[in-house]
Amino acid sequence: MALFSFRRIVAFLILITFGCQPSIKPPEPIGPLPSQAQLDWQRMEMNMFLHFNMNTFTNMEWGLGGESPEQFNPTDFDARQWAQIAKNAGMRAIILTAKHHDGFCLWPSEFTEHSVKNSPWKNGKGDVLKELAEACKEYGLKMGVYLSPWDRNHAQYGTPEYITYFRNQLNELFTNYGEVFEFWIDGANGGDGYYGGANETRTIDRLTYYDWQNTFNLAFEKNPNVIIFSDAGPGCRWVGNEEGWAKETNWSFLDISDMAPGKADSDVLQTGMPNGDQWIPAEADVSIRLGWYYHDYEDHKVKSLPRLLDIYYNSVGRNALLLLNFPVDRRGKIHPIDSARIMEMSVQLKQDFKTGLIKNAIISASNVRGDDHQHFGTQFISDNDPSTYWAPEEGTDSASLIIEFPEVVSFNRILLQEPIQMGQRISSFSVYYEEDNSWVKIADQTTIGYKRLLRLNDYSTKRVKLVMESNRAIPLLSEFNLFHAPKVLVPPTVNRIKNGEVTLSSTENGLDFYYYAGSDEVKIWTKYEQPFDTENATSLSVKSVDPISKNESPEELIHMSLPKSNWKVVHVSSGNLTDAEKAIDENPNSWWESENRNALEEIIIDFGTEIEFSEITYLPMQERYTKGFISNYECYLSNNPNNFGKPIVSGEFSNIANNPIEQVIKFTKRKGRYLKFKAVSFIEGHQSAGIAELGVR
Ligand code: FUL
Repeated sequence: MALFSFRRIVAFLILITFGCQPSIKPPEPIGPLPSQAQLDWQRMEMNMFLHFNMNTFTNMEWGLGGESPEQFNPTDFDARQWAQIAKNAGMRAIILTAKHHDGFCLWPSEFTEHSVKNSPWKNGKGDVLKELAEACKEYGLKMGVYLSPWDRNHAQYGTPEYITYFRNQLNELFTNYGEVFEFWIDGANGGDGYYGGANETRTIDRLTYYDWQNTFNLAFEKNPNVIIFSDAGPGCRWVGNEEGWAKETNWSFLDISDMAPGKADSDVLQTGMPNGDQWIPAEADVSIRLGWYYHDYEDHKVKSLPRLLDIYYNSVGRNALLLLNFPVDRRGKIHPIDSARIMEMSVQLKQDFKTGLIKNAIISASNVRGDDHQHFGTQFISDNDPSTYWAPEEGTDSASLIIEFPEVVSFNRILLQEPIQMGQRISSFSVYYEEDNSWVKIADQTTIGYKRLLRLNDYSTKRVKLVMESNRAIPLLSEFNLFHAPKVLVPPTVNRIKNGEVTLSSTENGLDFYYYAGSDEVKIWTKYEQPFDTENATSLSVKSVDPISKNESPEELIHMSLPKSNWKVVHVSSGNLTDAEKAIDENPNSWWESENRNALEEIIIDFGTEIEFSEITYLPMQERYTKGFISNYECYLSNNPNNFGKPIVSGEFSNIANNPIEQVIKFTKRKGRYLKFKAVSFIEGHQSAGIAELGVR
C-alpha cells in the first residue's frame, strides 16, 4: 500500500520531530568566495594537458616562429585516443596548445596563413580543434584551449594591430568548437623571434599591452563560465612552478593589484595570500616527461609511478587542481609508455582511496550548530558530498571531532575537505591518534581548502581526533575520512657511491628491501639492513616486500660496473683532472665535459690494478638540455699509460641522440690496468665530449 510506505512514515516522523523546531540559520559564508564555475572547476581535480603542434615536428620546446606549415604532418593523428586515455585515467577535461609561442595554429584560422590549412596533413583540410572537440564530446570531457599571447611568427606582434589579431583568434576558438571551459594564458612573453621575417627582439609591457580586462570580456561574452588561467587568474592561478606541487599552506585567495599574466611572484603563487581579496585557486601544471613537447630521447624519462603519486598528493592533496601534461608524439598520439604510466597511477589511487574507514565509526563533535544535527551534524563528513557539511556553534574558536571505531583500524591516509562554497576558513589543524589511553599528535598542519590529503606512516588505533585550532570563521568540514592505502610496490632505488657502498631506498615508507648480488638463476635473497658492498659482482637484483601483506614488487636486475673505489682519472685532453673524476664518481647526475670544441677528446682511467672485462659502458649526460653526446668512439687498453697501441674496440653509439640511456660496448674479454676512452665525433649540434659515467664489467 503506497499510502503507508516505509518512506512516507519516516518522512512523517522527521516532520513531527524537527518540523516544529525553530530553524537554525546556516553560518554566514566568509569571502572571498568561489563562483559556481570555480566550484565546478575545482571538483574536476585532475585534467589532461596536451602539448602538440609545430614543436613536435621540429623537436623544439620553443619554436622561433619562422617554421613552415609544411613541417606539420602527423602520421596517425587520433584525438579519440587522447580522450580515451584522459577518461580512463579519471580526468575530466583536456586543454590543448591551440597556438604556442611559435604562432602555428592547430585550427584553420581565417586570420593567418601559419596554420594547419597550409600543412600537408589531410591536404590542409584538417582541424585539430574540431577533432578534439568531437572526441571530448564523445567521452564526456570538457575542452580548454592554450592560446599563447606571445607570437614569434606574427609580423605585428608588439603593435596594437596584434591585439586585434589575438582577439580575433580568441573569438574563433570560442565560437566554432562548442564550450571552451578553460582559457590558458601562458606567462612567457617577449624576446627574439621571426616576427614575419624581421628576426629581431621585441618586448611588450605585460601589464598594459593586452588590455587584459577587455580581452577577458570577449571570452566571458562567449562563455560567462570560462575559467581563465594565468599568473593572476582571474579564474585560477598558476601554482608558481612547473613541477606539479603547491605548498602545504595553500590559500585560494589572491590580491592581483600589481599582477598580470606573466607578472607575479612565484613564491606567492605557491601559497596564495591569506588576505587576498579574490578567490583565485591554484592550478598545478607539470609534464609526465621532462619536456612539454615530445622528444624521442625522453622516452626513457617518463616519470615513475612514485613520482606521479608525489605529484598527485602534493597538488590535488594540497588544494590545487592538477593539470598533467602529455607530449603528443609525431604520429599525433600519446606514447604507449606515457599512457601505461598514467593508468598505473589511476589504479594505485583507486586502491589508496578504496575504503573510507569512517563508515562504521561513531563521530562525536565538540559541538553542533544550534544542536541541529539534522542540518549540521557529523553525518555529513562522510557522505561523499562536498556541498554538505558539519558546523559547530557560532563563536567556536577551536573545534574538534573524535572518531571512535568499533575495532582497531590501521590507516596511513587522511582526507579533509572544506565546503568551499562557504569560503576557505581553516588556518591550522592537527590530528591525533590514541595510543595507550593518551592522544599522540601525528599531524600538525595549516590549510585545508577544497581538499587536503595527508600521507602518513601506518597507525593502528580505535580513536582519532581532529582539532581545527585556528580559523577565519567557525570551521566547517564537508569530508573527513581515513584510508589504508596499500604500499606502492616498485623495486627500491639503487644508489652506489665511489667507495663501492650500495644503498637501497624508496619514497614509500615501511617496505622491506631484498637484494642478491650475482647472476645465478636461483637467487639467495638478503634482507637489506644497511649499505653493502657488491664485491666484484656486476649483476644486482632487488625487490621490495610489504611486510604486512607480504606482497612483493617485481624484481629488478641492475647491471653495474665493476667497483670504482680504486679508480682514478690520470689524463684528460682538456680541462682538469679533478673535474674529470665526475666521469667515474658513480653519480649519474654529475658529468665531465671537455673544454675544447670540435676536437678529438680522450680520458685515461687507471683501475689501480689489472682487471678483466668484456664491456665498457658510457652514460651520456642526463640533463633536460643535453650536450656532449659522443657519436663515434675508440677504446684502448694497456698496462702502460704511455703506450696504448691500437684500439681494442671502436664504433658508433647509433641511437644516442634519441635514446640517451647507458650505451654498452661489447668485445671479447680483455685484461689491462689503463683504459683510454676517446671521442672521435659528436652527434649533430653537439661540440664537446660529455661523460656522466664510464664503467666496465
Ligand atoms: C611555459 C611555456 O613557456 C612552455 O613552453 C609550456 O607551454 C608551459 C606549460 O608553460 O611557461
